[in-house]
Amino acid sequence: MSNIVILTGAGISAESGIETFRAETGLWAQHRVEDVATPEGFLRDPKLVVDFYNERRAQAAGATPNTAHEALARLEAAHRGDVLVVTQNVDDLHERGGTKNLIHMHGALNSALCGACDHRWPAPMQMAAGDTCPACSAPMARPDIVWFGEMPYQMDRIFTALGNADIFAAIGTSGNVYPAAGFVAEAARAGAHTLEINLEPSAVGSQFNEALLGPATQTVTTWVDEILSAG
Ligand code: BJW
Repeated sequence: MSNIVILTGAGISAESGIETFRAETGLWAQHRVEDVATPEGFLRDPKLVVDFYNERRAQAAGATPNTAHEALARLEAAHRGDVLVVTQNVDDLHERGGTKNLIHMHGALNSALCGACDHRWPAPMQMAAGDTCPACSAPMARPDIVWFGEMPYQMDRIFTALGNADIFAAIGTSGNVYPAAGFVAEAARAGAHTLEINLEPSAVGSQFNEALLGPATQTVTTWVDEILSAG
């Protein structure tokens, strides 16, 4: 029985119509990272940041999971070992595609966080700068998103899973953002077989044992079918 840890990035949701970050016309070509994805940017101009995530929340709500999300859910349901999906994505396409054992390491669009007391609640479709926290009433609601310089979520659980992994696969991530880009090295140290699934080799592509290049809707389905047919 093998344990499988899967890291996903924006590329797995691209064929559902959700923009990636580092493509030529991606989100970082349209917005300055420092303005919309740092705590300092939020302090400077909360409305700009809240509006950026309101737009992304609406885009995600209008998207549907694709065959790659669904294939990972099928793998989780049918594989006899543990399957953990760690996503850097803030959309909810994995859960809507059926995945249950899931970590949103960079947060989630459908969650709001209080900057004063850390209380979390379901985000309304449109947040507003200065929204109050339902628990402590501080006017410090923010999108529950991990920005640059902040600690990604559930790192202890992720590193434990990487240490016990037999197979590690990274799907649709450019390998530019840490600590996620370091997971392949961590899994390899633990003796896992490592596989990259992407349109092209990522920034850390040379660290993987194997690559499967092509659109996620095709490659992920093929890979899952192979694992399930091998038993
Ligand atoms: C397809 C496809 C298709 C397209 N099929 N594929 C060590 C070294 C250097 C720097 C650091 C370091 N450690 C920490 C740092 C600082 C920083 C960092 O990494 N900076 C770098 C940019 C240099 N990291 C942090 O600050 C993180 N916090 C942290 O490290 O805390 C301390 C800590 C230390 C040690 C252990 C633990 C903690 C926080 C990072 C927060 C990232 N936040 C963002 C924005 C918020 C979320 C949001 O708004 O959505 O998260 S940045 C953005 O990048 C977003 C993404 O989740 C993340 C990754 O992007 P992703 O998913 O890879 O997307 P793209 O666009 O880059 O790539 C898409 C890929 O898909 C491409 O490869 C395409 O080819 C492919 N693709 N279509 C298959 N159809």
